[in-house]
Formats: sequence, C-alpha cells, structure tokens
Amino acid sequence: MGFTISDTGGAADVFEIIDHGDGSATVFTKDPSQLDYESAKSYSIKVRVTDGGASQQLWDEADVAILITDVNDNAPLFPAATYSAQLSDSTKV
Ligand SMILES: [Ca+2]
Repeated sequence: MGFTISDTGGAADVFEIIDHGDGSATVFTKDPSQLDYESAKSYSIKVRVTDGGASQQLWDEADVAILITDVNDNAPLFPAATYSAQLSDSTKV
C-alpha cells in the first residue's frame, strides 16, 4: 500500500505525508512557520491509499480536516495612534 496527498486543498506546500510502510501514514507540516491561526484556521486535504496490485491498483480516498489551534503570538493593536473626544464641562460623571 502507498499513501499520497491527492488533493492539497489549496495548501500545496504546507503538508506532506510519510508512508510508514505498515499500513499507516502520518501527515506532517513541511514548515510549521507556515501555519498561522490568524491566516487559516483549518485545512482540508484528501489522502489516497493505493494497494500494490500488480495488474490493477485499487485505491480509496478520505478527507482529512486539519484544525489549527491558536497561540497568543500577536500583541493587541490600536488601529490609530491618537484618539480624541469632546466633553462638556457640565457633563455629570
Ligand atoms: Ca495567534
């Protein structure tokens, strides 16, 4: 049997699959720095398994959803450096 990513879901260079040769496989990130929860919260790829049939190779596919978890890697940001407001001196506080 052999495992391949048959549909990268638009994330061509993000994931790769390692075939362990024992009927199992693991999906890895090629470069974890490409993952950013703020840019993409999930990916959907398709994995194909193909058997070793000599005359006719048989296969099946499964969708794999990869959910990215958030880490606190971005500082809060004010959109503007200065804000102003006007208050009457008769305003009750
Ligand atoms: Ca984050």
